[in-house]
Amino acid sequence: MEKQSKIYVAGGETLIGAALLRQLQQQQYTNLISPHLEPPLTDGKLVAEFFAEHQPEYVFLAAGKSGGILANQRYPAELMLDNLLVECHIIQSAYSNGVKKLLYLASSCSYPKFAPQPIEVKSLLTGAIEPTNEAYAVAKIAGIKLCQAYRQQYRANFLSVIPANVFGPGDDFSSEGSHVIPALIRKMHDAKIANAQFIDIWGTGTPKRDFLFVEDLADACILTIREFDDCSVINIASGSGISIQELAELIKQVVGYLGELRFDTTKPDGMPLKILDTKKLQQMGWEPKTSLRDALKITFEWFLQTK
Ligand code: GFB
Repeated sequence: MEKQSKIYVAGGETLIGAALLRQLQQQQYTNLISPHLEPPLTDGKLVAEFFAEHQPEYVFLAAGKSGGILANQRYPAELMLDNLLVECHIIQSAYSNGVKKLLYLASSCSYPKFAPQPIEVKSLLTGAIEPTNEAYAVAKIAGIKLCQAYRQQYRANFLSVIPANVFGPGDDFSSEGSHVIPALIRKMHDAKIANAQFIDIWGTGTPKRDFLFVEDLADACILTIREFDDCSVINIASGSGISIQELAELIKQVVGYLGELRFDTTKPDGMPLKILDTKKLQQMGWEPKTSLRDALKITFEWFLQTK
């Protein structure tokens, strides 16, 4: 991928898509298709016309609705259908328009609930999926498999990355549907303002997650599309885990909330452990640049400026 290559980030206004556009611009990739030109990606005809008109050479597929554990329980059909339609339309149009390389963003919930940790790509489809996000996970697995099928049948240079739990500027802080980091930042900020004595953390606090700052994910995706060719799926993560309780304590310090953290065990924990193996990425000489504490501070600052 050259600096003047024509690049399309599908879902350029999503958390990951916006970070990809920022990083591409910072790394002097100048020929980027504006996200404002993007049609509704659930309409296959409009997607086909868009690709025929703009002829991108490289595609990052970051589009597709996503959400936290509660959103997945409430809107499984919406999340599954949107991701299936978007994946099929983009991947088919990328192939029929001769895109040189496509990088598809899958999700770590695609792995089995009790996969050996840290989770390796070979664990895909070896066990039952976490029930709270099964519909969405199957849709994301379908995207991985569709890329592999195009690679096998048509020699298409399509690959998938499986990111850890991503957070950062541009995250969804607004609703019950958000992921844990924006949700806890908003809860503790609101509690601090209201001088509330405690806030509720969902679940037991014991699950562990591998959190990745979205700017670091974007940087790794650009490296991967440029230099990664030896297999079709790669994890992008920090490779280390933190419990939800430890995370909440860290967010408490960053936000400056002084109240009590209570655990609402009527809410689900989801996967007990979700820490990804990063050997392949380390072999490429990549590791995240931003510490979790610094990333949380940057994210909280962004929240304060934009809420
Ligand atoms: O971020 P989260 O919703 O995603 O939840 P998952 C992570 C952990 O944080 C769970 C706990 O154990 C939650 O119970 N948690 C504690 C909270 N307090 C809160 C809160 O206020 N809000 C939220 N959201 N969680 C998602 C999948 O699973 O992982 C998605 O549902 C996606 O499809 C994403 O794949 C990467 O890591 O549990």
